[in-house]
Formats: sequence, structure tokens, C-alpha cells
Amino acid sequence: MTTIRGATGSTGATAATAAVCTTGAADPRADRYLRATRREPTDVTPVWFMRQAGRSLPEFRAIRASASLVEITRDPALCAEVTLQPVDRLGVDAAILFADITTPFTGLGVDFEIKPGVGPVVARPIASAADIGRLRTFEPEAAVGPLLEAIRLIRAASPVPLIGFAGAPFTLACYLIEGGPSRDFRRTRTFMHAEPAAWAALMARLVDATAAYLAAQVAAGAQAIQVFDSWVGGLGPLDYRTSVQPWMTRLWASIGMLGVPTTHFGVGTGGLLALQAEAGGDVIGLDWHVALDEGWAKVPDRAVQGNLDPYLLLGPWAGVEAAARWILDLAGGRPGHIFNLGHGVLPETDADTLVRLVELVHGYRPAAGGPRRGPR
Ligand code: 1CP
Repeated sequence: MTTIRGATGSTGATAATAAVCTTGAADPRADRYLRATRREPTDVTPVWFMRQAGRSLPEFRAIRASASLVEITRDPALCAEVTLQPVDRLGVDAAILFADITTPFTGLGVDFEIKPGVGPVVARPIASAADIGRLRTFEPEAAVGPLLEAIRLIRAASPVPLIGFAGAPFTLACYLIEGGPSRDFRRTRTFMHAEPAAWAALMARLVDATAAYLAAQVAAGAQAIQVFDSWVGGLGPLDYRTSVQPWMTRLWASIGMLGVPTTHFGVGTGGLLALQAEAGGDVIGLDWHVALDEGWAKVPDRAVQGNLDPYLLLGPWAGVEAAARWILDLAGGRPGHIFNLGHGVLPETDADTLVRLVELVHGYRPAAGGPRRGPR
């Protein structure tokens, strides 16, 4: 087990590094994920899970009983411990920083809370150009200093690469304008069309903040970054091209220079994949609405990540196994497939099912003769 809490400052980090170095050199998980992002061959298919930290792990719930999500992100040692819990328990090939996509809101001067059972709720949703004018410039060290310190601790202790992340401007705007979770993002989509100049101003502010936030994570040690455009699949291709893609292109012009692999993720984006790839991303996320080979054919020059339906994990193992093997057969061992769920781990998921799934992916060997198509 990786224990970082109780470690004080650099002394603790050094001790953790020493402990890992003795075993870490031989850990086959050390660079599988990074190699796959570059579409280089790997010994086995790398696997990690979106939302793998927190949620289904009992050891997370024990910590969460006495500290809120925001408190965890402000305590570097605790944040590092929670980030590394799934690496120990599940055997995954990458760690993802424990934070929320709304974590940088405080640095923009946006008052919000994460309500249990609901999600992020913004105190005063954005409704006008004047509201956008009141957003503060995001200064990473002042806004998320402890989180950047957590990244340094994780890097010193982790046997696997650390993925930093941020919400994409559209998805962040959904929370800022709706004021909380929404099924149809009605206000956001209306605002986008009714107030095009204000929408552009908001997107510009969020691109700048997100670029600065991700650059700070990489400077602190994140070895890859993922941009979550979780809710953009609600848009059609015309809206995407007009109102979102230019901002994603601008974001990638900045983060593409950071020197680490980037992943561009969304849900329900089967009709947007080529446009997303055009904006940027070494790795493109595929959710479960698209067969892996068909999705990959739309972004042939990129790596892909996905695409198991997270709801399957709530059912019998046979369903998980059949779908996982189908996905792996469709990938056929081609370099550049990172196995993941099509969206985040659901809170009710049994951690043992995740362990078993990691073992299945790592134990899989593609059949000779390339990708198998199977049923769809
Ligand atoms: O592995 C992890 O869980 C790492 C930490 C992590 C990540 C990567 C959290 C902690 N949130 C996120 C990303 C995130 N947050 C996304 C993008 C990924 C995705 O699409 O799932 C989104 C859309 C959010 C917003 C959010 N935060 C929701 C969804 C609300 C909605 O609109 O339906 C919820 C429920 C949260 C709260 C939250 N974030 C994270 C945790 C552990 C929790 C649960 C609340 C808590 O424990 O207090």
C-alpha cells in the first residue's frame, strides 16, 4: 500500500520515492499507458478507469466520512493518498488526480458547493455579459496551490503515470449557466444562440483559465492530461462546429505545446468524433454508443480510449466479460488502444469487479490475423 499521509514535506516524499524505487523499476505498468497514447506497441493493453478514485472504493469512503471533496483537494497528502488508492487496489496502469472539474471555479471567483447526491451547485449562475465580466483571472498557484503540491507528492510515490485533467469550456459553462447538473442544458444552449458575443467572451475566459490550470498541473509533474467535455454530446455537429470547436482548437493550440499526451473525451459524441479530433487530442475518448472499430475509423490517426458501458459493471460478470472481450477483439491488439469505461465508474460498482476487469484486460492476447469484428 502507498501511504503518504503523515509524510511531512520533502522528507516524506523522499521516503516514499525510495520505497517505490525498489519495486518501481520493474513495475510493468510504468509506461504502458504513455506508450499507448503515442500509438507505440505495449506488452498488454493498458487500462484505467475514469472516476476510479473515490466512488466505489471502501477505503475512499472511510476518508470521505471525515473530509469533503473540497477539503481533500486542499490537503496535499490526503489528495495524494486518495489518488493512489485505486492504483494499489485495482492494479490500473495510470492514476488520475483527485479533484473535480469544478475545482478551479474558486479561482475564477465563482462560489459553488458540491452537494452530496447531486453534484456541483453554483451559487449565482451566469445569466448575462455582466456576470462574465465579473469572473476573475485564474492564477494557478493562488487558486489551487495545495493541489499542485499533491501532484508533486504523487509523482514521487506513484508506480504509474499521473494524468492531470480539466473540464472543457463547454462542459464548465453548462455548470456555470445552469447552476448545477442538468439533463438537457436548456439554458446553456439558449444562451449560446441568444447571446453569441457573451458566449464568445465566456468561452475565451474559460479557455484561458483551463490552459493555465493544465499548464500548472504539467509543470508540477502531471505526465498526461485529459480534457473532459462530458456534456458536449448534447450538441449537433453544426452547433459544435460553430460554437465549441473554435474554442477547443484554441485550447489545444495552447496545451498541445506542453509536451505531454492529451486526451479529448466526451459522452454521446459518436457524431462529433472527427470534429473533436480536428480540434485536438492525441487520444480520443469513445463512449459505449459506438462500436470501437467504427469510432476508431473516424479518427484513424489517433489513439482511442474506451469504451465499455459502465452500467454493465452493475450486472453479472458474464456481461462484463463478453463486452470487454468484444471491445478487445475489435481493437485486435492495434497499438493505441487504452481500455477504459465509456464514462465514469458508477458509485454502486463493486471494486472487486473492477479488479477482475483489469486482470481480464491484462490477460487478453489478440488472436493472430488482426481485429475480429464479431456481433454489433
Ligand atoms: O477518479 C475520480 O473520481 C477522480 C476525481 C474526479 C474526477 C475526474 C471527481 C471527483 N470528479 C471528476 C470529474 C468530473 N466531475 C466530471 C468529468 C467526468 C465525468 O463526466 O464523469 C464531471 C462532469 C464532474 C461533475 C460532478 N462532480 C458530478 C456530476 C454531476 C452531473 O452533472 O451529473 C458529480 C456528482 C460531482 C461530485 C464529485 N466529483 C468527484 C467526486 C468523488 C464526487 C462525489 C461527491 C463527493 O464525494 O463529495
